[in-house]
Amino acid sequence: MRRTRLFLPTLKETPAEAQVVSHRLMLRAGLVRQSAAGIYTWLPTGLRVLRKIAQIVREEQDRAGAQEVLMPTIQPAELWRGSGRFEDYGKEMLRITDRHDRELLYGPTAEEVITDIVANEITSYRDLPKNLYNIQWKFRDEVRPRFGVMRGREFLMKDNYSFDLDKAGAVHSYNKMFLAYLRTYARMGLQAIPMAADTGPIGGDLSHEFIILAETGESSVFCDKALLALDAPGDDIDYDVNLQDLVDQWTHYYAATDERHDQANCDVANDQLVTARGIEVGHIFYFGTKYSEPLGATVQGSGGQKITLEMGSYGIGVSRLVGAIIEASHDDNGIIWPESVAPWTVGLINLKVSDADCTATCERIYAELKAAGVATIYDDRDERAGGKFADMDLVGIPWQLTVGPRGLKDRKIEVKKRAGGEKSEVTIDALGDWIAARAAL
Ligand code: P5A
Repeated sequence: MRRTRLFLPTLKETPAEAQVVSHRLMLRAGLVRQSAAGIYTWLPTGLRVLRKIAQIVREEQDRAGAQEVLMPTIQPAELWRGSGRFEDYGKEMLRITDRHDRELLYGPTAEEVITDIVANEITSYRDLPKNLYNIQWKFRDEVRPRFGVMRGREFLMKDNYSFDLDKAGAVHSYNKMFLAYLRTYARMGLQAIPMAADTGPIGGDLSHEFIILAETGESSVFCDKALLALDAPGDDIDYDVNLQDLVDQWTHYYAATDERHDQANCDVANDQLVTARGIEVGHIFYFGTKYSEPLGATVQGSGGQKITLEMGSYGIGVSRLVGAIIEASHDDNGIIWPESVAPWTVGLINLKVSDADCTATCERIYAELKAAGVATIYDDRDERAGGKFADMDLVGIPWQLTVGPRGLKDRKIEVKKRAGGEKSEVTIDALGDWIAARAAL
């Protein structure tokens, strides 16, 4: 995309309303604009990041055997009366009345909707297990929306729901998601730590929050240092085998949010205990028959008996992750996107638009990058070099190519890596290989 055409309203000044660095940088780098408290418009650059995150989430869900659906944002109150949650959910639920005086709500989560579908469509044990997910906007009328998209009122969530015949099956589904989550966050350059957690309005007795450590996190967390050294499962993971041993590698170490933390029962040595703040980027639950029982999600077993389905639900804060990744990866100059979620991989800077050689060279490189499928911002504006460099750093483009008259005399262009700031030179003749390496990512 040419910078002269791109809608990318960057700000030099720090917006006064933003309290945390990710919110400040999301506004300054032109990713989002607030529309009402806790409700945002995603501008082109922000939307590209949001979609890349959603795509990683999708790929790992598919790999773990979940199937994508798309549920509505607006749900009937009746379903929530069926589960008993319509009154329980309280003021966080945005209630809506239509022209016929029917009660609706903007979904804060979708256990009821999906359980109702399964109750109506699945009748035999042969059709199980099933795991269905969607990536859809949710609304929670939070008392204190804050920190930009990190605690929004409208936010994008990946939520999925597993349906099994018995508890052993449900725990296997839970374990699959546990490991799929670790892989998902690792692909975004994040180290998420699973922590025993309370279940709140979702319910159940087995639950983990996935937390990344960050000073501005809203939760206080306590965990064994050993957890920080564990690696997420690799590409060779087989979700069809018993996964308990793999999950136990993580759950065997102490890790708890402050709601669960009990200093008296925590036997981790002081110098081994990490006490930090964290951002909750996911939360998984096993709650047995809490929804299937009242909503009638049952099937006929092999002997004709009635089986009430065992369920779990699993959430990832997709829009929150945009802020969380920035919290984990930035410097004084701006965002440092991991390549896997960067809006553009390469930023091409034309230092002197009025110089025929510079512009012809940039056009050629831009065309080559496009042909190789490397997402590029080409800064073709007739502006000062300093401003162009500052913008590329602010927006966090992983690789920056600078073409100027001085370098071109020796047929050289400058390459800068945003992470670490390391600079090198590439000759025009070797640039084809450099582009091919970016395309392979
Ligand atoms: C699990 C999926 C649930 O809602 N039902 C379906 C279960 N869990 S949860 O913990 O309440 O939410 C899942 C994740 O959504 C993100 N999240 C938010 N993101 C931005 N703004 C909010 N106000 C907000 N509330 C929840 C979190 O990442 C959470 O882990």
